[in-house]
Amino acid sequence: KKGYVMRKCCYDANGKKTPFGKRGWKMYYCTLRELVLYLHKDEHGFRSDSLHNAIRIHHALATKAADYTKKQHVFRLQTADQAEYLFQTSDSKELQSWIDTINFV
Ligand code: I3P
Repeated sequence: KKGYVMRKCCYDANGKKTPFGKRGWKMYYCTLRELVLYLHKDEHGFRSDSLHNAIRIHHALATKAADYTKKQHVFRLQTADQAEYLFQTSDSKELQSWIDTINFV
């Protein structure tokens, strides 16, 4: 699965709160492949920094972020290393599709 999403970092690895200045929403072209979510600037393939923008989703959990009311169609991604992200998708169908793809791969 692939597509444009907005991403916000909430907690870094080990549940450490993401520092102010790094908590903003940013657009990425997101590709899910072999239990890794790759976040690219756009759809034109891998960039040299792409390893820094890879989230391992083995033992991760995606859930609707019903408590986050500032934006629509947002899911929360909690990873095995206790990082936490919010992702905004384009509509409710895309929201469910990302959640199902992440949870059931
Ligand atoms: C963050 C940015 C986010 C905001 C976050 C800010 O600032 O304004 O949009 O989250 O608030 O810290 P920065 O870009 O300097 O990191 P929301 O859009 O959810 O309000 P937060 O610290 O309460 O998460």
